[in-house]
This record gives sequence, C-alpha cells and structure tokens, in this order.
Amino acid sequence: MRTVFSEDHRLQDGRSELIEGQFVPVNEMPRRAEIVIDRVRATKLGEVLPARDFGLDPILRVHDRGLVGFLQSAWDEWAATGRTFDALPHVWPVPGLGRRLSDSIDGRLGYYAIDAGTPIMSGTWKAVQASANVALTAQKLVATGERAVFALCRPPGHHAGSDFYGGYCFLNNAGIAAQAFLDQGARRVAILDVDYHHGNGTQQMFYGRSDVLTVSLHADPRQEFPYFLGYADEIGEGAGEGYHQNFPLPWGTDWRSYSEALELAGKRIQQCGADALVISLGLDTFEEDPISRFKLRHDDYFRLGERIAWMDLPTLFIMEGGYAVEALGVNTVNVLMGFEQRGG
Ligand code: SP5
Ligand code: ZN
Repeated sequence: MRTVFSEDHRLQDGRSELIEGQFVPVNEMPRRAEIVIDRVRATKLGEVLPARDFGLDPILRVHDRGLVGFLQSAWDEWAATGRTFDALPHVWPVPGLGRRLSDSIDGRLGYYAIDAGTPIMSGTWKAVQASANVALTAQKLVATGERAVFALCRPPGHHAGSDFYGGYCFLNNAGIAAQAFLDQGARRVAILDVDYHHGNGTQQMFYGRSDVLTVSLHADPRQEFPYFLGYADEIGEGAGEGYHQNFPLPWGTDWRSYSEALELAGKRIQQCGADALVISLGLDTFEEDPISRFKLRHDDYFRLGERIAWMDLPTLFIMEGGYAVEALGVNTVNVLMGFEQRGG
C-alpha cells in the first residue's frame, strides 16, 4: 500500500492545551507523524509519495469560507496584538450570549473553536493545508484505481465541522476526501470512523445527506469528549435519515466488545451501495493511550484492518488521533498490514 505524506505537518507544533484545569504540553505533536512514517519505511509497506497542491476549491466544497479565512489569518491577527504564545479561545458563544462575529481575534477564536485544546501558531495554516492536500492526493489515487492508499494526515480532522474547528482538528480531511470522491463521479461514499473519540465534525458535515454514509465507533459521549454529540439516537435528518450511525462504547471496551460493534458497522457499510470507503483511522483506542480508556492491543489492529478489507471497497485510510506516541507507528501499520493480509 502506498502512503502520502508531507513534512509540512511539523509546522503545527503547539505548546499547550487545557486538560483537567491545567495547561499541559500538547498530545497532538509532530513526533506522532514521524514515528508513523518511520514505521511505514522500516516495514516496507510501500512507496511514500509527496502531496500535490489542490488549492482551496475542494476544501470549500465542505467548509464555510468564513472558517477557512479565519484559519488563514488567525495567527497574524493574534500576533498583531503583541502576543507570542499559541492562540487559544477563552470565551464561547453559548446560546444565551448571542452569536455575533466580533472584530476582536479573541471573539473570533471563540466563535469558530469548540475547545481550548487546539492551539494556533504561525505555521498552523500551512500544516493544515498540507494535511488536506495529503488526503486529496491519496483520494485521487484511490479514485483512479488503487485498491487502498494511506493518507498520513497531520493535524487530524474529524472533530472539525463545516464551520468550526477543535479537538486538535482544523479542516476535516476525511470529509474533504469523501466530497472529492462524489465530485469525481462516485454515487455514494461511506466513512467509517474508528478513532476513540466521536467524529462530530464528520457527522455534522453530512448529517442531512444520503450520499455519504457516516458511521462512528467511539467512547460514549456521556463519559468522553466531545460530550455533546455521538449518541446512539443520532441517525441523520431529512434526506440523511438512516445515513448516520453511532456506536457509543463504554470505558474499558476491549477487542471482544469492540469487534461486535465493528461487525454491525461493517454490515451497514456493505449494504449501503458505496463506491468508496474512507476510514478515519484513530489509534487512540490502544490500551496505553494516555488520554483514552479503551483496551485494544497491538495484535487487535491486524484484525481491524482485516475486517475493513472484507468490506471490499476501494479504501482511503486517513490518519486521525492516537497519543501513545511510541506505539503509534506499530499500531497504525498493523491496521494497514492486516488490510493487506500481511498481519500476524
Ligand atoms: C483527533 C483526536 O483524537 N482528538 C482528540 C481531542 C481530545 N481532546 C480532549 C481530551 C480530553 C482528555 N480528558 C481525559 C484526560 C485523562 N487524563
Ligand atoms: Zn481521538
């Protein structure tokens, strides 16, 4: 399997995020992608290709122009006020506060962000655009006949919606790629999100549509980020009714119960008539992940890849989360090798 990768991911290098009342060093760090690309090369998974530039058009097919413009200029606006530390929001437009778009960068950060865990710095936009281009480059290879391609995206994307960012995500790489498949002639695309956290951005983006089936397996939002979305009764609306499915799972979930939900998700995907499959590949379900509480083990990731292969669709893997950094390369490539039936 070929991998698409861009060194520009390194430009997203935040200093801190807010967790449990404290500013702590970021979990979503450049070393994550380095360890994965090192493992891809060491295992000879396949050729590594650079990203091509697709410009803003495919991004604007699913994202609001206001959000994209904000992401492009946010750091400069922040720096113009004399600040040198990462840009983070500290006030949010909850319903009782209204929703005016302020001239102030502090107002605009809160307007577009969902959390205080997603720092913006001078290189953010360039890294974010490179990540989308990685996804689009890989998408094009799948659309033109490759069985499967791995888009080693960083920063990740599945928490970003049409007009908001957060959860370490700025643009929704999986959503951008899914729309690109449709724009190139696919009639329906399925997105399977196996990140530990609910793919709220992906759900929001396609919630009223039947041309993209979105399915997410994740920690129960009653217990975990993003808390406000990801419940089992969210099934899509209007034309999209029946084209979204959530599998919220409790803390402590291991492969035994995870694989039962995966089986149901797989069956739904196989019967939806999709022409392509996008996998939001988060590895934060691993038992040693520092911010998560599932119990998947190294070898379980081979089985995950195998089950995805049985879905028997042209498949685009998009990197999402995973914060047990030293194990991230092994776990990620185990999924891809399981898919290719090279796994243990
Ligand atoms: C792409 C992705 O995986 N984003 C995840 C964003 C999660 N941000 C909130 C983390 C909250 C962690 N709370 C538990 C801390 C355990 N010490
Ligand atoms: Zn995650």
